[in-house]
Amino acid sequence: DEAKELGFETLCERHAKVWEKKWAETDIKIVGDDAAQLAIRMAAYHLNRADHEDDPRVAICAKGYAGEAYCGRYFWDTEINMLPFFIHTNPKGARNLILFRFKTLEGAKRNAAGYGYSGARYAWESSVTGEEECACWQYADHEIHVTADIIYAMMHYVRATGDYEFIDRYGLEIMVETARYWVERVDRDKEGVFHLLGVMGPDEYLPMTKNNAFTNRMVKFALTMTVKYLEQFRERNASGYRELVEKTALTDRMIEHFKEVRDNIRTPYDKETKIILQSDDFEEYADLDFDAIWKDRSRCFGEFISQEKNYRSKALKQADVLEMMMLYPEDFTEEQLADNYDYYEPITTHDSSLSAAVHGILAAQLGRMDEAERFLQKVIDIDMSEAKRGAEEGIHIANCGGIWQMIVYGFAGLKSAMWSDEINLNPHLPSCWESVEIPLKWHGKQYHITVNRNGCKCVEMN
Ligand code: IFM
Repeated sequence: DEAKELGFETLCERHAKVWEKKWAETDIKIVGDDAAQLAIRMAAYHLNRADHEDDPRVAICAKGYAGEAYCGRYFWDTEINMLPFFIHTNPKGARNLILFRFKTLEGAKRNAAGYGYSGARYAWESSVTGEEECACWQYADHEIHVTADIIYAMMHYVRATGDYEFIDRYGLEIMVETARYWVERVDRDKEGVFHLLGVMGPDEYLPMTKNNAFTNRMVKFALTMTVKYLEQFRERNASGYRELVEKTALTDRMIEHFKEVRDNIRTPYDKETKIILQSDDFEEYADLDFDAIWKDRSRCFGEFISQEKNYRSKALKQADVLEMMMLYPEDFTEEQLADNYDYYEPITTHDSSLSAAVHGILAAQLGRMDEAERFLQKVIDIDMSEAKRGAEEGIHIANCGGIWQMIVYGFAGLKSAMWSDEINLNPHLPSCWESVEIPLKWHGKQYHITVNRNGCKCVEMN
């Protein structure tokens, strides 16, 4: 009725104004590469239209509400693949996406209880209530990293925007409940080391591994942040802390337990490790002759191998150790990154649409531009190749976030706000790009970044 009253012309005008603002805040301009230009506009369009920045009852489902595959469910795609776009173009939208996880905390608690644990365990495929909807046991039972990824994403949002109040109001409760789950999910050995057994990491072709490096690193991070912000909150806001204790039944003993697991969870690498094993048992899986099996590389590797054989072989569906190296760059040297890239990329099938962008970003950061351009083509093709018909069942919206990340973190070389207080650029442009212009929000201010063959410029806008 309201719309009818306003009339078509007024509604159309309002609509145009909203989009004008959205484009001003998100439009990346590339000179020299029309295909990449079209791809980033396609990606920004879908990310903007799929997001409902005022309604925390919904996040963005894996197909960007553009198709029925995955039945409208929410994955880690939101936190890791899409969120950086919103953090730097529409912080309100980013905040809302994380708020969705707060609103669904009760569902996450029911998931934990269903598995016999205390606390909260976020669903691998979340419904709007937070409950697990994934029909396949491998993912539902074992792909547990999403629960810690949410803490990573919240910290990324907070570090990039300065909205630390979000942690006090919503984050601490999520942190306490998820930490409570983690300290029960780990297994302690005789030496006092905590292990995560029976885990599927981001690589979904190995369903039940021992100490997936990515997952363990995420959990260590989540527990570190939980303890840090609980201690700070207790110091700063005694009455708020008492309320939190009351609401969550948090005890000092529990915090000690969080600390114990934080300090003793197995993290199977240090700065000296050459090849970081995806999991403790990774070497035991069989080596494959990819050329003999994968007869047509324009199709998914998974179509050429039985699941039974795939699950006992060294064939990655997507970035796993490399995903971790991208998210925790401070943990590794450039040499380690190069060594692990050379080890894992040849055995990675990129059957998941989340894989190509990660490899493209890292290849660009390593200055391997032929490789980065190969992955740029791959990310463009995921939804835009007419031959592949990839968008038939909906947009791969995580890859839309991936295209943005590839340009911003890969080609413009922006250091993640998670690890840098300042805008720090180290560009490596594809050979045909003359320039790229990026609007970017950082700590509440609007910046305009220009990268060209002569270097880069970052201007604060009024
Ligand atoms: O979340 C992803 C997962 O990493 C790979 N399979 C598809 C999911 C939804 O995009």
